[in-house]
Amino acid sequence: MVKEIGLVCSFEPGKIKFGEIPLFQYNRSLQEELDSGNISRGELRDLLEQMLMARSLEEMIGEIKMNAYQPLPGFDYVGPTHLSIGQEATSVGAAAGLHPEDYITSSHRGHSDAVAKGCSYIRKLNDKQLRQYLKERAAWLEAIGETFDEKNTREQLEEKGLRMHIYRIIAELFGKKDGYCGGMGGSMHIADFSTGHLGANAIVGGHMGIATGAAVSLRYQGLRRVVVCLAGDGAYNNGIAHESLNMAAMAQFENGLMKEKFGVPIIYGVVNNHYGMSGQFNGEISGIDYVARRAAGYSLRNMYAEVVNGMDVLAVREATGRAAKKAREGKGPILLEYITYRYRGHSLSDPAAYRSKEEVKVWRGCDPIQSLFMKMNQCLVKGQPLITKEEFEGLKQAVQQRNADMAVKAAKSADPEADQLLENMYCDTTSAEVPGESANVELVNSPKPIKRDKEGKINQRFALKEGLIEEMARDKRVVLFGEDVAEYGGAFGVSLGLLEIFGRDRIFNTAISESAIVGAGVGMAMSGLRPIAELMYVDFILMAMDQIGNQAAKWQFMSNRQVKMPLVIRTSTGGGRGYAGQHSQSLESIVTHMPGLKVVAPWDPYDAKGLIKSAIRDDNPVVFFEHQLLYNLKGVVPEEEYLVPIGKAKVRREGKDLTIVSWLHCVGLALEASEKLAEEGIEAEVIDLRTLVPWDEETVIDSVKKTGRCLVVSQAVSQGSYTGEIASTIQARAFDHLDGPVLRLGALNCVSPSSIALEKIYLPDVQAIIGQVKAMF
Ligand SMILES: Cc1ncc(C[n+]2csc(CCOP(=O)(O)OP(=O)(O)O)c2C)c(N)n1
Repeated sequence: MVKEIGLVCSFEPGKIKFGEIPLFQYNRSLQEELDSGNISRGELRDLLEQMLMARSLEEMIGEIKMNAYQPLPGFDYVGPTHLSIGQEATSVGAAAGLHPEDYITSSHRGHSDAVAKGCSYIRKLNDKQLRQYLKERAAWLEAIGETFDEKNTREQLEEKGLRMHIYRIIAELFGKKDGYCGGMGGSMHIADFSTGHLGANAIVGGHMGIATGAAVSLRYQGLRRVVVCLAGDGAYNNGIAHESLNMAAMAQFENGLMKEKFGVPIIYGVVNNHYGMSGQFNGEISGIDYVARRAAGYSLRNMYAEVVNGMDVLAVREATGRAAKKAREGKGPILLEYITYRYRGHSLSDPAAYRSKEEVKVWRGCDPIQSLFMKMNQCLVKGQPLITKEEFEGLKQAVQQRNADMAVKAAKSADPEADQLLENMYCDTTSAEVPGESANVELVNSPKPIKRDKEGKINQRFALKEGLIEEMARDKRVVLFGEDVAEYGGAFGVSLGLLEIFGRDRIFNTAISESAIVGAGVGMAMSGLRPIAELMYVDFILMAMDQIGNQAAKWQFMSNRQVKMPLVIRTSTGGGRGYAGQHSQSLESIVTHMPGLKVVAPWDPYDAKGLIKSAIRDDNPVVFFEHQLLYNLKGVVPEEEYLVPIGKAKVRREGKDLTIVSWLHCVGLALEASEKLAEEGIEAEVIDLRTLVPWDEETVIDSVKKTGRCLVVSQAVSQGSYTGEIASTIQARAFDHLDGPVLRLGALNCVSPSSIALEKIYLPDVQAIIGQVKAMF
């Protein structure tokens, strides 16, 4: 298919012009805000209270660490101490500018973001929603000695909600079962998906792809909701920041290539506190004054970037609210840079000796809490200040008391149970049933049946394509994206033709951004879709390892299974084509080493189709390997619906003398070798593992018990290979049945050469298998 947008050939001289980026434009007085109905006295009080709540929580952490927190003498807090004291206006103002159902993502320094998002959510629910919210959380209300009472006033209900919210945050920081993540995530990964907090992230910038994917997902689902991605100035220097901003700004979202012209509804919120850990953004580790400048590089309208006074909660609220409105109208992405300051170093172990006292003093002079108090105190309504000094002190004390009460309860509450450790790793569900609305799939064009040869065979490329088509036609939530997957059909043509069937909303090209591709997949999976992210070659997963290993693999666990992760990462793998060191690897051992992922590695077309379908329906993240030498392998593939279960091996050939365990391309080699060995009287049983995680130990162990010998073969270099995991398990479980050591065969421990002559020596082949087997007798 030819691209819809042709290129012009023009070398007309001229100049590229950048638009202006507004700086600190907010200048309304409180009186004006009140008079115009932009904010009420009650809302102002809430903003003040939330900033006090965040500060009180963090001061508590500081005091506990020094054993100076009176309500909890001697309490041992072992978690991180990334305090954001000074930055409260940014968290509270940003949450205040959103609707309750909007999302945020946050960073390692995210306590105040968590406080603010939850408080703002509770305060903004309508009566019915608030009652429902509390009813659904009866167990936690009980934990703090409260009950839901229909007769309670709105004020009482909100107070119960806030108490429970603070309790669950503190319980999470203390690693307790009642914490938002059941003690699995802690300070740096706190998340409450039910109130739109898609998680803090200890990997600086790690959540930016997730936020972007969540926003793409909201756009795709037509939900007029917004994501605010809160990340530090340091994070915005990381590669994932560039990839994410670029992905969100892709023209295809707005220029009519997709069904609706609608920009991705995300606000990139730069929490610019001027420091990474100690590296200073201005004058040291960047060449610019404001991060916002970079927005001009991503979109023709500077992403509607704006620099905001992040010490002024009203300025942040106003700018975020305005940006969110724009984003809801399809005018995203937007970048807001909140200029703020944290009074302390990176953590409590950082004395911040690199800052001058004067600098800290100047910033403390525009403290967000004090500033709002002063504004309210000086604003007279009917001759009375909006808040008196005494009322402010009273509010502070009430906040501290609530905090202390909840901290004491959290400290005494139960630890998570040990069985959670393994139970939280995977969920056991699949999308066996597609919910009504998602099953209502509109096709742009009907798919043409894939022709079989006389024996009913097709090659693996078509088997995979057929699996993808069936699943995309079955469930609207399934989307496929990656580099060159649309018109080109992916580097190996697997998705060729899918664009014509499903249109660009369901299958779209991305920039060359492996991290953001996987990260976006994680965000989509968290927010209602079932994405398939394609990485062209397995070698490129090294570009995306944070997103695969720290995000996709971990969010089910870290969130205490608040979310499922129905993400498939498809990637081609393997050597044998002379593509050399960076396009020929077998990197199974990298992803199999990461608990949280399932790993699938089929050999024949039948399994490839059945397993890709199962992978798409699985609610866990699946890394799906497709071997480059197998795309043209032919096999019988039924046209009627079938699935191949994940985690089940297949005995490809029965034998009594030894077991050969293998997967992907090496299964074929093992079968060929077995036929030759049979001529010499050695009957090998060949097991195609099909799934590497979880692998089918029972089938393998049963076979080894029968044969007494085992060889594990893969194309991966032997050093650190997954073959070792299998061999050691067999040795541990079937030692008494073995007539010799379990051996492994892989590629030589060197880099894959380009020379075909050398690659033949480097990779295991039929002869090598035969040789190794013979040596075992
Ligand atoms: C990818 C990664 N690199 C380094 C770190 C260590 N680290 C933790 S916080 C931090 C500074 C982050 O700076 P910024 O994004 O500006 O946020 P701030 O800490 O100032 O809130 C660093 C380097 C990390 N957690 N993740």
